Amino acid sequence: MFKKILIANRGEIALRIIRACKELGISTVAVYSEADVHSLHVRFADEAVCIGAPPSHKSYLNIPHIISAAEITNADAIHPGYGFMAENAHFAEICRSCGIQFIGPTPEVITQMGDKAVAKDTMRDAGVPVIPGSEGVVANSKQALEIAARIGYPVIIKAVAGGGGRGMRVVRVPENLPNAFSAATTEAQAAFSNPDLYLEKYFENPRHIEVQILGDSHGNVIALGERECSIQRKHQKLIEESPSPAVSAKMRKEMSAAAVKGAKRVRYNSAGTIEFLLDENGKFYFMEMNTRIQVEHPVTEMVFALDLIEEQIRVAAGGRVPVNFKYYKMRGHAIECRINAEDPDKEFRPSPGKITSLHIPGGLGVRVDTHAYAQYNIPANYDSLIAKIICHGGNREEAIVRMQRALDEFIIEGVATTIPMHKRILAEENFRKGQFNTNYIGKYIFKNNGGTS
Ligand code: MV4
Repeated sequence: MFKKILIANRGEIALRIIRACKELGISTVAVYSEADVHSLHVRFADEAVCIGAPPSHKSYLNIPHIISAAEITNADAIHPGYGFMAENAHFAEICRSCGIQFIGPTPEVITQMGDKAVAKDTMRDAGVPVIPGSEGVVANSKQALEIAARIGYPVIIKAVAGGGGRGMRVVRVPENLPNAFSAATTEAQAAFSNPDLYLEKYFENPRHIEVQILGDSHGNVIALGERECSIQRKHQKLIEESPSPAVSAKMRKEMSAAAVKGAKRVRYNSAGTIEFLLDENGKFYFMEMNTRIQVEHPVTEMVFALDLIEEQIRVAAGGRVPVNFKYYKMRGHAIECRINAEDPDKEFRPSPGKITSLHIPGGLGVRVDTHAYAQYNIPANYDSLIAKIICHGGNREEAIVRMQRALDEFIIEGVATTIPMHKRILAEENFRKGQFNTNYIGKYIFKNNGGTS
């Protein structure tokens, strides 16, 4: 096992990783920017190294600074958390060449799954159902027209280097395809320094369902059920839950088998997520793979009563996935609400600044992952996630009611938060019935164009 892990991240996930390390008896090194001097990850780690100025590219995205911090503290592994370095193959490669274990998959697998067209081709080859569309990159708009004619309209153009909703264009009639194709090419080049595009059948009202997987370096891969992530706005997830109200035991078995088959094909040896779209006919299709631990991993932890970060660290050190996994069962239901320092009444404008008073909910079945404390100053330089409330209950209704009472207990003064929005969603009847898809927020909560933009 590792002796010392450097955590190349900040905020709640840095704390989450420090907690797992403490329980495993591993020493921790925090890195922090000048904006995070007074943050809890600095306080709770055994050592801390300042790695630069507040802007991310000068600190949390600065590879030489992070590697230097690992070298001077003699860390034998780096945990990237999510965001920042988590899916940076170049960073993983540098860790390898410095003899530091990157806690995540190999640089080769990050690269392979980071190209969304290669990822789809790989999964199709492995026998995983994928969203109908192009094989590989689409060369030009003439080829795009041919493929679209074959799969039928509407279609969606996506950037191979995109993912998570960036650089997508829906095309409903062939007349619009050539212009959309050239605009998407220009955009992809500007955003990702890679103009390559691929094409898919566009599903109007899909649910976003993802399967958590865990692989080790001995060729074992397990699936830990699914998470329903359809409640999102502008490609930012707001609420996640497990199990999904749309997934039957039979579908879970099929999705899990598909996810394991796909992960085994690439010899996946860490924690990861296989994202599926579920269409209105109840068919699921591979969309993307995320090669990191995700923000919403706690809902899976709560229904499986297992520590995913600990398991991720164990497999990175050469350990195996739990050998008795077949005896694990999903128990009850877990829901997560992401609390952001944003004003839902002002277009979700970030609301940084000082938290003047804070009361964190608790009690049976309530978990709060946060780096916030009273008098904490939320910097404007980073993501506005300030807390995740995860509620577990015997069934979905119990978990929802528990979340409502936890939200009522949560007092955050000094900054605007998304708590009022969560209260509205949890009280809304379609949400209560589990009847929703990725257009839900735009349709029932903010009544705009459908929540897709
Ligand atoms: C789609 C789609 C419909 N059809 N692909 C958005 C995030 C990115 N990972 C892919 N996304 C979508 N891809 C096809 N072929 C609809 C979306 C989509 C979406 C997906 C998951 C969660 C929320 C979403 C919101 C709008 C659009």
